Amino acid sequence: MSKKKILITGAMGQIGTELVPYLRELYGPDHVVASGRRIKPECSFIDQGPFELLDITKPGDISAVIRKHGINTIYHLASLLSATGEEDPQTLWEINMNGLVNILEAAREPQCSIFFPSSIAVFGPDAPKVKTPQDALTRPTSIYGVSKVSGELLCDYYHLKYGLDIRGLRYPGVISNAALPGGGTTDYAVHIFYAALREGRYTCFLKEDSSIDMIYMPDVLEGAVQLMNADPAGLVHRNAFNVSAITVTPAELYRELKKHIPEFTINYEIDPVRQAIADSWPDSLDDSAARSEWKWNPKYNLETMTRDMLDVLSKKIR
Ligand code: VAH
Repeated sequence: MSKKKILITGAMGQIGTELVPYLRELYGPDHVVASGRRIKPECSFIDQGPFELLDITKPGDISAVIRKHGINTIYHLASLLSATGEEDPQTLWEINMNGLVNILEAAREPQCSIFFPSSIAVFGPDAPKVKTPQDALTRPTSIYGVSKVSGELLCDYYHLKYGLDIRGLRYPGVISNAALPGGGTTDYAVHIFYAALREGRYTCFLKEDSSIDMIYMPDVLEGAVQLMNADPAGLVHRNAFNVSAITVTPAELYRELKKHIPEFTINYEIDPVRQAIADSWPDSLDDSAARSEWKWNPKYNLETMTRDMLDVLSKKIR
C-alpha cells in the first residue's frame, strides 16, 4: 500500500486531466486527490476517486484539504498560460504567484513534497536560442515567463530555508489528445491535429518557421513522476530542469501530418501577441542536466507522436 497521499491542483487542465488517472493507476485511486476551481463534467476521473473544489488563491482552503486528506505530496498544476497572461497580467500574477505562495506556505508545516511545472518560457530574447543551456540567463519578456522564473526562485528558497522537497521541470509545449490546452502560445501544435481530421485545413497563428520545443503527454507524465521519485542527492538543478523531446516548426509539423493526410492544407494568419512570445523563447533546449542528474529519456519523437495522436484522435473525431 502506497504511503503517498497526493493532491493535484489544476486537475481539470490539459496536464491534470491525464495526470490524475496516471497517478491513480500508480498509487491507487484513494491516494490521489484531484482538485480544481470548478468541475468539468466531461472529466472522466471525477467519480473515480476523491475530488475537492479548491481555489488556490484562498490559503485556508488549501490547508483544510491537506489536513482532511493527510496530503504529503502536491503536484501544483494550477496556472494561467502565456497568451492568456498577456491579456490580463495582474490576474496571472494572482493565480500563478500568489497561488504558489499559498501552496508553499500550506505545505511548509506538514512538509509536503511539491512538483512545480516551470516552462521554457523562463528564457527571454537574450538567452542562446539554439540548445539553450540549463544555466542560461532567465530574463523573460512575458508575464507568464516572469511568473515561472519567480516561481523557480521561490521554490529554491523554500527548499533552502525550510527544507521543503520541491522539484520542477521546464516543460516545452505540451501535445496531448485528452484535453485541449487553454491560452498557450504552443496550442497550435494540438489544434492542428483536430483541424486536419475535421476540416482538412488549418489556419496557423504562428509563422511557419517558428521553432519551439514540444513534448508528448506520455513523456510529460513519466518525466514528472520519475523526477519526484529520483534520489534527491543527485539533483543539482531541482528548480527547474530543462526538458525537451521534439524540436519542431509549424511547417515541419504540417509536413509530418501530410504524410498521413495527403489532402491536408495550411495557411498562416499571424497572431502578433503569440508570435512575439514565441520569438522570445528558445528554438531548442539543452536538457543534458536532466539526462545526467535523474536519467531523463523521452520516448516520443515527431514521427511517433504524430502517429499516436492521429490514432487516438481519429477514433474520437468521427
Ligand atoms: C504556453 N503551453 O504556451 C504553454 C507552455 C512552453 C509553452 O508553457 O504558454
